[in-house]
Parts: sequence; C-alpha cells; structure tokens
Amino acid sequence: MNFTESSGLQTNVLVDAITNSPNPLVDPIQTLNGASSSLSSSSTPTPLSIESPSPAKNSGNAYYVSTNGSDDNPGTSDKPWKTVNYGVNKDIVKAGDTILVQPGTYTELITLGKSGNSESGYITLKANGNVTLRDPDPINGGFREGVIQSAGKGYWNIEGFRIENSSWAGISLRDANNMIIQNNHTYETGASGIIVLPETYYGGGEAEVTSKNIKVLNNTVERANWRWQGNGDDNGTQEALSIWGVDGFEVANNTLKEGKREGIDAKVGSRNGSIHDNTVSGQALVSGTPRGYNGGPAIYLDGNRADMFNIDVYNNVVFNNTADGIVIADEAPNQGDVSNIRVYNNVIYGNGIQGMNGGQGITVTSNVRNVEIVNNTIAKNVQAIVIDGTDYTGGYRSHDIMVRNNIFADSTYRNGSIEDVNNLTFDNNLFSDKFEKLYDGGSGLGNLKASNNTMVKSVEFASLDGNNFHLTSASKAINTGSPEIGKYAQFDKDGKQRNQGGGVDIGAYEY
Ligand SMILES: [Ca+2]
Ligand SMILES: [Ca+2]
Ligand SMILES: [Ca+2]
Repeated sequence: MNFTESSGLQTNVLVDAITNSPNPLVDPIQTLNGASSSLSSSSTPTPLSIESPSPAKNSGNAYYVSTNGSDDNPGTSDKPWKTVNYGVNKDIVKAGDTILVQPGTYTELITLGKSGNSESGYITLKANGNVTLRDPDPINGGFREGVIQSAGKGYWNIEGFRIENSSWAGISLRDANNMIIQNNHTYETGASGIIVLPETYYGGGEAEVTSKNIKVLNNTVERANWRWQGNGDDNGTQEALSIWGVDGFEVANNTLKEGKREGIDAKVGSRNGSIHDNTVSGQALVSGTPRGYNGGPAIYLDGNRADMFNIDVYNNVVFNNTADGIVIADEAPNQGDVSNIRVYNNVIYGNGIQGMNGGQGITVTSNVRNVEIVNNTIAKNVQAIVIDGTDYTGGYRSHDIMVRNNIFADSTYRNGSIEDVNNLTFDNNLFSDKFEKLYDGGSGLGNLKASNNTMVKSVEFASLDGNNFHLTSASKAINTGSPEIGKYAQFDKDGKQRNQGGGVDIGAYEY
C-alpha cells in the first residue's frame, strides 16, 4: 500500500463509525436505575483533580468470599461466602463496607447490585491476594458484558483483580458515578479491558454523557480487543481502555500493552479529565492486516457525538505502537466539537509503520479548537506531527492551535505536515536535520505564526538508540524554549522545575 499522509486517519475514521454501531446481541445486564448525571459546562484551564474520599478510610464492616466458602454463610472470615456476585448483591453490605476476595480463581459474572454514597463512602471490592476472575462463557456474551459489570451504580472501589478470558469487556461500568478502578490486570479480554459507557449509547449529544467522576489508576490492560478480527466483526469492539461519555475522569499510571485496537480512548463528550503518566505500547496490532485497518491511536480523544472539552494529556510514554501516538479528532462533527485540550510532557517514539500508515506522533484534525501542544519529545515515528483541519469528515477548519517547545527527532518519512488551520502558532521547536523542512505546509493556512524553530544535526539525547530522551550538555534544546507556557507546564516529565539554568528547555525533560 502506498503511503499517503492521511491514510491512517481516514481509515481509522471509517472503522470507528462501523464498530461503534450497536450490537444486536443480548444485553446481559438488567436495566436498573438510571444514573444521576450532573453535567458541568464550565471549562477551566487547570488540570483537574477529582475529589473523593479515600477508600482506605472505610470504617465499615469487612466481608469475605472464598472458593471454599458457602453462600449460606454469614460472610465472615471464618465463614465466607462462595461467590463474589453473591457478596456484591447481599443486603447486609452497605456503603463504607469492604468485600475481601480470598486467593483463587472465580468463574462468574459479577454484577454490582447497589451503590455506596458520599456520606458513608465507597464499597470496596478487593482482591485479598492473587485472585483471578474469569468469564463463565468466554465465547457468548454481548455488547456491554463485563466480568465485573454495573448499570447506574456508583461509589465502588474495585481493586487488585486479574481478569482474563472474557467474551466482551473485563470491567464494564454503565452510567457510572464515583468509581475507582485500581491495580487490576486485564488479560486477553474479548473487547475492552476496562470501559465506562452509557446506556443511551449511540443516542448522541448530552444524552450520551451519563457517567461522572471516574478514576482508572495503576491498572495493566494487556491484550485487549483480543477477539477483534477486523472490519465487520461485532465481538472485539471498542478500545483497550474506553472513557465514553464521562464528565470528570482521571486515567493515570496505567500500563497498556499488545492491544489489537486503540489504546486509551476518551470519547463521545468525555470532558473535564486527564490522561497522565500512562505507558502505552503495542496497540493497534491489527493495523495493516488484511481485515484490520490502518489506524488506531495509542491515546485518542474523539469528541464524536457530543462536546468534548477541558482535557489534559501529559507525562505519558507512548512507544512502539503499530499506528499513531496521540490523536485529537472529532469523528462526528455534526454534533459538538472538541476544545481546550492540552498535550504536554509526553514522550512519543517508534510509532507507525512506514508505507502502511501515517504513524503520527501527534495529530489534530478538523472541528477542533484551542489546543496547546507543549514540551513533548517525539522521536523515530513515521512522522512527528500532523495538524490537518481539512474538512473531509465535516466540521470547521481547526483553529487556535499552539505547538511550542517540542522536539521532533528522526522521523522516518518526514517531520510533519500542516494544512487547513487558522491561528496556528508553531514556535521554539527543535527538529533534527534528517529532513530539511520542519513541516510540509499545505494550503489553507490562515494566520500562521512560525518562529524560532531550530534544525540541528543531533538533538544530543542521552541515548537515541536506547530511547533515553533526556538531554545531554551539548544539546541545543537547553535554554532555548519559550517561557510563554501555561502554568500546567512549569514542571517537566520528571517533576523538575522548568527554567533550570536560566531558561526553559525544549522537549519533555529539563536538563
Ligand atoms: Ca461471557
Ligand atoms: Ca462532534
Ligand atoms: Ca533550562
């Protein structure tokens, strides 16, 4: 297949439109209470921290589940219950209580049948040692089924499980509020490892923004979408870690590896959130296969059928993914747009396959505005950056995009491309001389302000071959960045104060 600059994106757009269609298979979860959803329309420029009581402070009762227990028992440590699903539905379990699951393998679907609350706290469901949860039927199970699943529930802390071999998702939370999902490991899940999604899926607009205050922390999501066989397949749909229609989210310190489709995907009106300190590699494994597709970002913001705004993407390491790195797009420009996005301190390397896909480090497409791309280090991708506001998917030409203090090193096809964008500021970036131009400038550039971009023979990383992108003393990146960066970027990826040695450095790491 011949390389074209937009091949990855175009194909990706098509495929998501197909695979986001409703699945006609049986809905495994009874529809219970609809979630309350208080939507915030405000947009603030500071990274968001979701307030929540610490589950560790739960002062409630502890109950136990063990493989050698009985559901006729009282659920004490001496007389534990046998099934997790029994425990999470038992009347005696209240807000603030903890259910400890003793070591072993449990083969059952676990449907959360109640909620905690803000006064008494979360209900904690926790692995008390090595606990594996398995789908009792890894072949059958429709759209939205998860080995742990819920509908309209909130205030749960789900912690420490290994979940594997599922027909659809590992953890699937519908219309959820105030959930913490932490320290779990999903492995070879049919569809997503972890997904939050709306009951009104595919409805469009605010109706799809039904979840709020979701934290997904320190999980490993490995081999997600493992049943995905390519276009037209209903089994392995969605993405490895999907945040769908969520107001208020934090996705942090997760490790994603070897997924067949996209990695972390905040989509359809998700807003007021952050994606940070995650490590994402080996995603989009099907890209370029005969029935696969040639896209699939490792981290994806897709506004889709509702407004998406106020999201920070920072301190992530995104490497060796088959297709793209970080993509900001809007697959459904007729409903809502994407705005107020900050992408900073990310290290993005080795993504894409030349001749097969675009392999962009960072991409912004049409119907997107007010994006700041600051102090990222982008190396050894097919191309480093593409800003393309062409309206082939509809919507307006992208505008008010800032690309500042980034390193673009050793791309394999070209540094980047920009076209059809208004009010693009492109300054104080450093790029290696493998290609003469920093970007191929296409048509449709309104009010482009490009200045102080510097070409160097070598960035002088600690080790380009060894993927250590810290700077060494000879680097021209030192003290040549612009100090005009947001408050959010005052510290580098390592937490070091910027402006060491009298000036801000270019790239993710301050020398
Ligand atoms: Ca199943
Ligand atoms: Ca949209
Ligand atoms: Ca400095």
